[in-house]
Amino acid sequence: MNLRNRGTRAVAAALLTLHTSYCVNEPSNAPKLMEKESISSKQSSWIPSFAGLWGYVWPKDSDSVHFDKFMSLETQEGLMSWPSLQKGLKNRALDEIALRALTNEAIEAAKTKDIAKMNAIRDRISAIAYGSGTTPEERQAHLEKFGCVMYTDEALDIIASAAKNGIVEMGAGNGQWAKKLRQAKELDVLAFDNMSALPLNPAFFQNTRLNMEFCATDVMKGDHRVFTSQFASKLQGRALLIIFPDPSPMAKRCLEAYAKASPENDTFIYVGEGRGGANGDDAFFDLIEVSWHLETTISLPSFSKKGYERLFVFKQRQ
Ligand SMILES: *[C@@H]1O[C@H](CO)[C@@H](O)[C@H](O)[C@H]1NC(C)=O
Ligand SMILES: CC(=O)N[C@H]1CO[C@H](CO)[C@@H](O)[C@@H]1O
Repeated sequence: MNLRNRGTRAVAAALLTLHTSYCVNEPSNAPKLMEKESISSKQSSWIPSFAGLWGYVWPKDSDSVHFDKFMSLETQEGLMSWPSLQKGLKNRALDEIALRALTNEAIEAAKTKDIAKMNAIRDRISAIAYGSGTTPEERQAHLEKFGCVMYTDEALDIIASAAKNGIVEMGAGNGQWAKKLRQAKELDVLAFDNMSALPLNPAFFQNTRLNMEFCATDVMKGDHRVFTSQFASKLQGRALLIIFPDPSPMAKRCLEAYAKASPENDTFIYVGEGRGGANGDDAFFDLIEVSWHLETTISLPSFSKKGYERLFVFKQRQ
């Protein structure tokens, strides 16, 4: 197993046989993340003034400093290795060691058919991979609703203003983002997937309420070759969107083919982790840092703070 790439999740996915799927880096439980500590009426009188003060003295977080720097720099070398990701990848490596130890325990428990022990191990694995306090059912529900990464209103707004002439999405999976972008932003989205990893879960393709509500039913079969196919003329002027690509050469191939097919149309929207994380390969991040320039980026909520997904808008360099 490849330790460097998405190792923690791959090990966890292999072990969490109940709910395995192609993408196991699901978003976290939205309501939990959105909850803010309530401010009692007693506190509220002084909090606003302090908040105003902090606005002046509070240091910017290191990720913002990192990305601000690249927005004004010509070189983009190092862009896709940001501070919180690098720190997180170190923690992930430690998680992997713990998961490997648990793998051996799980194999032993399976041999002796010790169901209670197997369940206990499964819970410990889940806690390491996704954080404690979330159930497999919650993860599954969020996977169905959002796909591998959770969208936010802000993310949808940024995509809508970066992609006024529509979108071609590659590796769209079940098309949750595509569907949401059409519904919420009236964007024209053509979505493709090579279908090698679908279905994520056979239950997806039953006419469940979830499926009808969240998945696009018109994801077309296609890979990087669509940019030179009969579709090519329909793709002109669109922004390229890639969300949570796997670590195969897929993302790089699509980005390359898009740029080559239509030199004047130069907008790439990427959602995922950076170099060394769960998505893409080194060649993909090399290509971004050499041929593209950062326009906008925001962080996205992630499952139990164990993921480091961001949304990026890049412009092709002249
Ligand atoms: C299909 O795409 C996935 C990534 O989404 C990739 O891992 C796989 O190699 C591709 N399969 C083929 C046959 O190109
Ligand atoms: C070559 C190409 O696809 N050009 C298109 C780029 O996008 C503009 C709109 O922003 C279109 O008008 C061009 O046809």
